[in-house]
Amino acid sequence: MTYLAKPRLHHPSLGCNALGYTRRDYEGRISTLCAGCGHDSISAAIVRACWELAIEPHRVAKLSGIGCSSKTPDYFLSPSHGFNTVHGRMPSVLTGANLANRDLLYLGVSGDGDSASIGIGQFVHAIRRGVNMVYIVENNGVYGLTKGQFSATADAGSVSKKGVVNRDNPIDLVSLALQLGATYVARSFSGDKEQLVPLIKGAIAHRGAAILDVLSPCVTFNNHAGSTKSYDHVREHNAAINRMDFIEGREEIVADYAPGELIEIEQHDGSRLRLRKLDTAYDPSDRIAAMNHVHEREAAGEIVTGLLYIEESAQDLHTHLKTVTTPLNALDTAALCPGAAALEKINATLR
Ligand SMILES: Cc1ncc(C[n+]2csc(CCOP(=O)(O)OP(=O)(O)O)c2C)c(N)n1
Ligand code: SF4
Ligand SMILES: [Mg+2]
Repeated sequence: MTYLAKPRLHHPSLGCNALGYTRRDYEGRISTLCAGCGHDSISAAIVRACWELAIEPHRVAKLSGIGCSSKTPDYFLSPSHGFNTVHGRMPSVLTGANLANRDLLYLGVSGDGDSASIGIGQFVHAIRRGVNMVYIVENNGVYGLTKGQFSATADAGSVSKKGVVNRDNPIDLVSLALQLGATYVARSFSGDKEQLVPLIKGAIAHRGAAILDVLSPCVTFNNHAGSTKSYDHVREHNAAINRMDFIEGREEIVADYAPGELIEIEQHDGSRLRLRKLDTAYDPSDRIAAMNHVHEREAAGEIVTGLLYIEESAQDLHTHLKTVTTPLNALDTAALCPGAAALEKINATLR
């Protein structure tokens, strides 16, 4: 987390949304992530989506685990409720908060390590329960915060900055989410805001478990051997007066491509992503077809992006559990503690 607050001033010409707020009102503190990190682009997309939808910031609860991605809630929606949980445990804290107060918008932000490695158990159960949430995985295939180990979404055959080849098969989070019954499933790329912002808005409007897998390049782990700007080179040629890491600033990778189109994106380390945007004729209402489509494109070496599946009339966990509609903090003592006779009645039904 950073302690660097942004100045409250904003340019007088900044537009206002329906609530009279500018985009500045939806921002957070100054990011401490590496320059060019895809996660910062996702934060900007969240700011834009919430501003355009005129979401009241104090009606949002943003929750995360641990990782560079999980630090990002500090960099957007300052006036919102925030909870930085233990690594991989965001979904259960979010589920509990949601059960206690259904009136907030629950925004879970996580990493591929946080969700697909240590937190995979929590990830799958929050989805299969249909918790009403927007769950964004900022997916870079590595544990960025702990210096670039492979995560469970890293492709088999990919090479780490140390030259280690990953032999394990990857977990595809959208396939998993589809199989587990998520009612809004999408994939996007951090550098494609024209696609990402509407997907976030759609997820916010959706009632049920909305999962967004957002490919988000980690720019730091691209320092190849021979580079005069690599960590090793800088350390070897540095007469250290204190121990520091040098993180070279990189340009944000952006992508602008049409529905149905395939583009190849070269990342900072030279690796290539082949993104295929869903065609406008694609029908996102068929779960089985969505699963097949993801696998077909994957077999062709492509990563399909866009809204893969939506169940418009989805029901959430509150419907399944028949919970009270009033948030627990708004119930009076008589409702919260109805007394021994009520307890006896419940116990009688269980005997
Ligand atoms: C219980 C626990 N185990 C391990 C760690 C160390 N750790 C911190 S962040 C992290 C991985 C983060 O990876 P990811 O979620 O992909 O986030 P990124 O930094 O790539 O955005 C690990 C293993 C921890 N903080 N807590
Ligand atoms: S280490 Fe990677 S994931 Fe973390 S802030 Fe830097 S670029 Fe982003
Ligand atoms: Mg990661």
